[in-house]
Amino acid sequence: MAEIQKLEALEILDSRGNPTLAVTVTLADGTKATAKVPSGASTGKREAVELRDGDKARYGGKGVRKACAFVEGEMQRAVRGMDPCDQAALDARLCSLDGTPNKAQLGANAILGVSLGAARAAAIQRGVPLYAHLVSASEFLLPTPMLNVLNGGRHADNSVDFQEYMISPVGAPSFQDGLRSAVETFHALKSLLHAKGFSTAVGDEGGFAPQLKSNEQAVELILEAIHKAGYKPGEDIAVMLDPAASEFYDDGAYVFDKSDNSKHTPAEMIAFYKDWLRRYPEIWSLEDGIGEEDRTGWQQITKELGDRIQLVGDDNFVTNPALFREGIRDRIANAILIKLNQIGTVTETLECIAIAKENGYGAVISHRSGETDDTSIADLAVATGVGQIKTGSASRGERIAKYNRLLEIEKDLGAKARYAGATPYARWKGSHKPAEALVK
Ligand code: 2PG
Ligand code: MG
Repeated sequence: MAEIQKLEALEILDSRGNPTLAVTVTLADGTKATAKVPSGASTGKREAVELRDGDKARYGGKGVRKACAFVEGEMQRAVRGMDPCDQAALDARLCSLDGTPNKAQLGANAILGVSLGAARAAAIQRGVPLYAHLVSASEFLLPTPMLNVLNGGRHADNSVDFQEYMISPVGAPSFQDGLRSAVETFHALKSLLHAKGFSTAVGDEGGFAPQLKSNEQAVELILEAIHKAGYKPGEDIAVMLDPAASEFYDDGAYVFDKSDNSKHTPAEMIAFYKDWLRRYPEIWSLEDGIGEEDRTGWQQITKELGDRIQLVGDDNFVTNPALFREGIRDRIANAILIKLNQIGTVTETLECIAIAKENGYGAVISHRSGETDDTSIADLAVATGVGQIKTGSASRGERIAKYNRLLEIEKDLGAKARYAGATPYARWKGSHKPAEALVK
């Protein structure tokens, strides 16, 4: 295997027009590969540090020139001569060079560019696609996508408190068919919104961002759109939510500050979700329904709903193996959201996925709200066989790039391709159907 010879970093823009890094790794035989780093808006407090210049004269302080300089300086010197195939050794070297527990010295954005860039270069050199290079599962599984068709919270300037209302084609026979049914539903939702006089402008992740009367109206509209597109809600297409509750949790209370300003205690919030699940059994997955700082709330919701639907931890686990283990010990959630840039290396990301598998937790590979055309997460989802990906709605090029990559991989795999469909949710099957069972 040709060794790493050169690292180059370029300050590019993400989908929100904020600076981020593109890191190009060149191997001794001339092989070159580039990784582009995403960036979140509703970030968990304990995510690894995203290094920004802080120079207000450039991009309002958001420039990443320092991170680029670290890549081409210290980091290049530290990894030159290393084998790009030995991801664990490479990432360990980057972490020890950084020397802080949260990558505050060099920046998780700089480190991820190098870590992922090296993985991409190694795959090219080996002559295999990235998913085959990263493979850790015994069979390739095309993930069931979650498409965020209605955006609220910090991702849209509207009256909706919850950040993401997603549709997921759980009943389709293949990824291609599933994507089509979800996209048809997206278009049906667009005409429905238009007919009702709502805006069809989109938010950060490509979902519509209308001024709705209530959070509930978002679910109602989505269910109507699924019907309108000719599909059965809860059978062909399930609904998945990411309220991103850390964003509206303050001092012991959940405040719906974008809609009606109502205040909810943690117990009331859980009762709220229970009521929704009773009324909308089509909801199969709830991410960050509780804020990251509300540990007892998380334990309570897991106790009350963990055997009924998927409860995904994002802001609380931040793709950090140690925090994830702590959460498992405390019986929090039953699935984890996986975002490479929350932790900053491919190795630690794979470690979180392995921990999820060992402990019977689900895992959802995820984009960030600020993205680029980098498609590595599509490959990561197939390589690890976790069966779930959320990467935005059916609009905006940076979201579509990932779906198109998955279509390519499915074609590549041919007869070997299997679609996850409803399997990641199989253990809750039955609890979705008789809604009355949820009433205590
Ligand atoms: C989330 C993500 C991605 P952000 O909360 O799950 O949808 O949003 O990247 O803004 O943290
Ligand atoms: Mg989230």
